[in-house]
Amino acid sequence: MNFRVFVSVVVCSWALLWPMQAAYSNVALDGKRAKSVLKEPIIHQMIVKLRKPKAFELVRPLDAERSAALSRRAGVQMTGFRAMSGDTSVLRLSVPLRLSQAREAAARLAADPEVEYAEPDVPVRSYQVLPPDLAYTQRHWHYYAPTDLFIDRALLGGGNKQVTTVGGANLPSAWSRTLGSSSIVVAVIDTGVSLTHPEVQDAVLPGYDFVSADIAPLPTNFVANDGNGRDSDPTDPGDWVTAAEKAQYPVCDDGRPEDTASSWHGTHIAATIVGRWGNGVPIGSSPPPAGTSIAGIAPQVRLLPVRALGKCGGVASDVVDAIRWAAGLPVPNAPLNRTPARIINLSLGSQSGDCSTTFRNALRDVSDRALVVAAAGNEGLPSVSAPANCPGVLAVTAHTIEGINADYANVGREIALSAPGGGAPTGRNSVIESTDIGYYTWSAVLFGPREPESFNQNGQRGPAIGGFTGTSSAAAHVAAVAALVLSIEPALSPAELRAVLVENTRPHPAGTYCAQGQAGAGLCGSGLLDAAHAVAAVSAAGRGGGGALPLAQLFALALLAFAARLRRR
Ligand SMILES: [Ca+2]
Ligand SMILES: [Ca+2]
Repeated sequence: MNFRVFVSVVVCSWALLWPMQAAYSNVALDGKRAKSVLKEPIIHQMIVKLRKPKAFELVRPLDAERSAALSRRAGVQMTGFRAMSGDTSVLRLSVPLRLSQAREAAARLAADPEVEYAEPDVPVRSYQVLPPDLAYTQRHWHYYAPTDLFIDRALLGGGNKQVTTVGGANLPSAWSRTLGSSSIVVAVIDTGVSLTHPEVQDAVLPGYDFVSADIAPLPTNFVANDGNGRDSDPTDPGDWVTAAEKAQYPVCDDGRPEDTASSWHGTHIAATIVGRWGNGVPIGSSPPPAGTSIAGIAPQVRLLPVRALGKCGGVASDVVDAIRWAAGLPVPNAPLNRTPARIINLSLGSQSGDCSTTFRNALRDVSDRALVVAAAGNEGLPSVSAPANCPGVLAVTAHTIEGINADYANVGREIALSAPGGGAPTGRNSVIESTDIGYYTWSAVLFGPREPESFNQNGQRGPAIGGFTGTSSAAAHVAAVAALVLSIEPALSPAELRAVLVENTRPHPAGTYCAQGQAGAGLCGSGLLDAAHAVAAVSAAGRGGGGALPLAQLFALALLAFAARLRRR
């Protein structure tokens, strides 16, 4: 349906019926009043209670005869729709009316001696458009509108920096339209997920663990770390690596000599997308802001957890099987996925150059089933990692709280857009430093290295909040906003969904690395992710036209460098 055509038809009918109702000049008494009039709801139904209804009229829609009589009285065409509680009936208007017009029609109806009362069936929605979770005000700058002010209290307390969140994903007004639909499934192909974490457990669908038992040159079950190869449990068992393991296996060497705690990377990514609102998970650390809990971007969509990475990464063959499975395609020796994803998040990649035929084929196979969102990589290079560098994949670079490309974020011609990833800006100083909350993007993790018996050296265990910087987080923001858009307009093809996101960004801030005339011009995609613009584009204007997307894909992926820097509290 083309909504613009629809609206003009309504306006025309209305002008013919009530030409005197067009002026609103007499109500603009103050800003609030004028605003409320401009947002006058459109009414599609009328609620009517008859004084002496016939018995069948209490249980069935009003019949044609009764509907016609009421329509004549109301001066608008209505059709019986259903019987409702309270001995009343709902009628459908053949032409939608503005609320003020519907009220006049209702008043004419109420003047009918056979009608006890009549009222427009007004649209109702929740007023809760901001997460009640404490992290929203204290940490989630990455969700803010670009004109909002974030007051940064610093990680160790003290500072009170005030920063305009130019880099925010602009979610608040998107949330007033949707928090997502439970019919939309987003796959997170990653290290697995803590399935019982309170931020994600209500959203989890049956997933799968595609990490193979034997990944050369590492010992059997070393990468898997759950004691077996592929299985139906996508739980993240932890991916901690000891100093000894780093010394023994070069592939595990992250350049740091000490033991590395588990990243809980997949949980962080998943909770950025589906993190529940208002569930009051305590942060548990010192200082402990009571009731602190993170919020996700699309808390009512569902999560398909697919594990393809473990200790020291993973291999392309496992990731490719996970991609096909997530989209609902068959994979040998795995059960068919009964809840295929419409969006697949790949916060992973490798600097292995061009895409292999293996990945090209897999992405081609899923191209009309799901939008694939991928992180550009965290090597700070002017080239995009695989698989994000493949045509058709929505490649995401990252920007800071100030909306400036992050110094670690890979860029290149293949980038579709930029999203919040935190960190330090490219080519300039920032008011935000690594000791500030606003340096990181915040989501759910666990204390300590292991799941489920996860606790750290301070005895803290269970759900925690962690700050990441990286294109991983940026990709998750894009996947989640894509889920909001798809919740409103589920008929969008993957290519159309991609176009909505890419065509509704905000410009890169003038004078910064990605802006016109600067070193990164043309390498950072169309602009900064903007959830409000994207959601409004499908809410108000209907879906744009869009042809088939040539998802010719490539790929190569060997070892996955989800090089997010983790900050644990
Ligand atoms: Ca396993
Ligand atoms: Ca929460």
